[in-house]
Order: sequence, then C-alpha cells, then structure tokens
Amino acid sequence: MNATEWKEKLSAIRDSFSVSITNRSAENPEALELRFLGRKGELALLLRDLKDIPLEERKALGALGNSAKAEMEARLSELKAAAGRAAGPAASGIDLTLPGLPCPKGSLHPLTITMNRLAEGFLKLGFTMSDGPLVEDDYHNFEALNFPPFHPARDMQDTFYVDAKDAAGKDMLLRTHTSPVQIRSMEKQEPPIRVFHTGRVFRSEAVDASHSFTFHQIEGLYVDKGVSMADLKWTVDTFMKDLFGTGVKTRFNPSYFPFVEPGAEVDMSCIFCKSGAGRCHVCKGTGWLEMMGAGLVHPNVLKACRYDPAKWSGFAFGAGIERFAMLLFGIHDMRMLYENDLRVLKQVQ
Ligand code: 2NL
Repeated sequence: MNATEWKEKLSAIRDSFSVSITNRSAENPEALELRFLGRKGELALLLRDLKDIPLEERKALGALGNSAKAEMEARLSELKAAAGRAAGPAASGIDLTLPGLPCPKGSLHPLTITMNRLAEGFLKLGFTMSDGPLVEDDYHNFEALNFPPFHPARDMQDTFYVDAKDAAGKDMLLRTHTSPVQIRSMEKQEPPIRVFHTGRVFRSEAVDASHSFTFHQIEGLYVDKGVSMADLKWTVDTFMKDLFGTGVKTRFNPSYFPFVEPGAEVDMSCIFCKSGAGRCHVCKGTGWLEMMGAGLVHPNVLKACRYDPAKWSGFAFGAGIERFAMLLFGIHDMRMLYENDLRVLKQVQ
C-alpha cells in the first residue's frame, strides 16, 4: 500500500464512520466504537499498515490518522452522552437523592367539616342519618308539610321550578328545605323514628353576606309515644352544649312554621361576648344568637305520613349549616364559603 492508497482508505473509513454515526438507529455507540476504534477496528488496522510506508511519508500520514481518531472519539462520546440521557435518570446523571417538589395536601371544606360535626352530635344522641333527592315534587316539599295551596313559599319568586312534572302533573322543584327527607323517612318507617339529614337546599334569592340561592340545612325528627316540648328542649340544649361547650345556654321564643305546633325559634347565648352587655357585632349587643327553628310536629303532617296523631307525637328542628360554620370558624361573610379562595380555606382545618 502506498501513501495515496493509504489516504484514500482513511478517507473511506471516515466516510463510512460518518454515515454510520448519522444513521444512529443502525448501530449503538459501543458497536460503532468496536468497529472503528477497537483494537482490531478499521482504523487500528489501517494505522498498523503504516509500517509498510516509507518513513518520510509515514509521519504526515500518522498525524492524519490520529486526528481522524480524535474526531471519531469525540463524536462517539457525544453520541454516548445523548444515548445516556434517553436511557433514564440514573444514566443521564440526574440526582435521585434531591428532595421532591412539594405536593399541597387537600382538606375538607368548612361546610363539610361543619356538617360532619353536626352529624356526629346527633348520631351520639341516637339519631339515624337519612338522605333524599334534591329535585322534589310539590307533595313532599310543601303539601305533606301543611303548606296551604297559596303559601308565598310556593311562589315562582321563592322557589326554583324545573321543566318536569310530578305524578300529580305539577312542576318538580329544587327542594327549598330538608323537610321532604323527613317526610320520606316517615313514609318508609313506622314510629318510633329518630332521624336527621344534612344537605343542600335552594331558594330563589339574591346573594349577599347572609343569603344565597343555595345553602345547607340540618334537620331532625323524633316521633314516639308522649314526645313533648321538654324532650325537644333537652335534645337541642344537649346538642348545642356538645358543639359549642357546656358554657352555652339556650332559650326558646314562640314562632310560626306551618309544619309544627307549637313552633319556636331557638337562641343560643353569644359565644363571642358571653354577656350582651357590650357592643358585640355578632349578637348586636343582645347576648343571644338565633340558631334554629323547632317545634312539635303538626298533626296534619303526622296524618299525611299515616301516623295517628292520637297515638304518636314528635318534635322536629331545622337549622342553617352556614350559620354554624361561620360561628365555628369566625367567618363574617357567607360568600367566603362558596368562593373557594385557598387563602380562606387554608385557615379552616
Ligand atoms: C328553620 C326551621 C324547622 C322543621 C324545620 C319539620 C319537619 C317535619 C315536620 C315538622 Cl317532617 N317539622 N322540620 C320544624 C321546625 C323548624 O326549620 O329555620 N330551618 C332552617
């Protein structure tokens, strides 16, 4: 082999290397290295052939061969690095011992926390949790609860009606209170009965700091032989003391709801000022907070559920859950419970 042939051979090896390394999928870097730069690789064999070439030419050719070798080595190490990155974190040198990215922990919504606490209180008193539909018929939401046919609550202005008719041909509606769940419980079960329900209700109302078109209620019912106002007062008082502490007092004021007789509003002593002497903005200086409505189940309601009012009597109560949540967590605007602003929700756990 003379010098010209040697140069042509070197050039052919470089071209062939170049084609192989560009067409990477054909061979992996290790195979390429073995084939071109290995001890018995194409370049090594060519360099060995230098011994047959006269000394004065050999020097220049040797330099050419070495620079080709260096170039091929450089391109191979680039290819190895790229293959390493594709092969996975360990091979590409990512430090697996570094701490991970923080993952924020979720929490229950303040209304859910409140509903759970209220539910716990009544479960402890022997009440059973019940459930019912959000879309109701006129009978379960109004008629069975002794609402007269033209009661203002039945008006379009106060109730969301939906485009569907019930069995009596009347428009279905979004329940305006949780009472239909108690009616359905009585239809399903003979007395004695002791049930409660927490859930969402809907009213056609403008939204402000203390009103919303949708809110939540808790309602409870107890029907047995000889149930009286005294049972109601004990139950409500015990429940309130369990939730807010034994220091709170309760009092009843006469009130009217079509489904009870007698009916009452239940006040709790203010948990903020504890006196009523000052200028407390929560109780407005009265020392009392109105917390729920209650009463003895109206005989017409018992009759609608085929309970004989001569044999059975019962009490029922209802309350807005937002009110309890606002007091428990010190929230002054009801809208904060619906906006899901994480800066607010993070403060309530
Ligand atoms: C309130 C007042 C109340 C009831 C709900 C009730 C249910 C049946 C029969 C009789 Cl099936 N009464 N529920 C009774 C009195 C008051 O709720 O202010 N709720 C937010």
